Amino acid sequence: GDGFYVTMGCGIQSEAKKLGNVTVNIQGPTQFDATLQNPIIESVTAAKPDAILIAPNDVSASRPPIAAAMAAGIKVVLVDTTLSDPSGAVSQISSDNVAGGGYAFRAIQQLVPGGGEVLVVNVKPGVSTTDQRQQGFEAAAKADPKFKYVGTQFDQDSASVAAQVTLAALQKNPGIVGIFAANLFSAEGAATGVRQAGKSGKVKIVGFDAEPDEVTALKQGTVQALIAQSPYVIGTNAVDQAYKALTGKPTTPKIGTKFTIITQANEASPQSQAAIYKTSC
Ligand code: T6T
Repeated sequence: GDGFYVTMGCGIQSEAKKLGNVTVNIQGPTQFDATLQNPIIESVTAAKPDAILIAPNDVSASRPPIAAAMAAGIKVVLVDTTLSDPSGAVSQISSDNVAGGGYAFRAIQQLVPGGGEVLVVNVKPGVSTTDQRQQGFEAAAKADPKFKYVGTQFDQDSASVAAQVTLAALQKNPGIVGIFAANLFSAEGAATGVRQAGKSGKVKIVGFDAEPDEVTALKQGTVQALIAQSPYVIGTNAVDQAYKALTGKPTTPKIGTKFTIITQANEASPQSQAAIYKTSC
């Protein structure tokens, strides 16, 4: 149900098909939660695949089952999220999430040059990617005296929780001028919360990711900018890295993938359209 991972899965399938002698099986928990993902990692490890491409749901709680997979001789490629201790992984492939948080703040600066209070709506602590986005955003916000960072509301990766916490934060802090929504469901929910507060277009939202519903909110003017990642490319790179590891070729420990910043002004461009996430392959 997460367009980011659906798109990554499409990249994985397509690269596997291209290589020819690779078969892929994709599994995931129903929620972004290490207690739900860990048993999947364990059962996948028991099935002894040659490689696992995985987005760990927690920087530390996901380490033990991943370490067990590596100890069993399975090549592990970390896609999107990573671990506090990624040692033993063939490669880590992701966006530069700290930089992405900084881009989000810069977008708010441009939208609200006079400054004001800014809020972050985020998933939960312990997710490497979204923690890093928040870090990049906070550092940039704190460096600009015109802006005041009023804190982060967590939504557990639920758009409905994100809507509730956004609405409550806007009621508590009527001076909020901008919101950084650090992932797909945070952005969808923040858009709903701002709409419910009757502040659509007045409170600016910069969201991560580019799922079709987020793009609709952008076109409608509830969201002002989207920082699209390259999940498809993360997927193709991940298959290539696993394949290299399995065929004794040199691998690349860290691979960074690009962002496309989508606004109403450039939404129709071929680059922006290509950056929109897929809901099926
Ligand atoms: O933002 C992506 C991903 O990069 C992050 O690690 C978790 O949330 C998403 O999947 C979007 O829902």
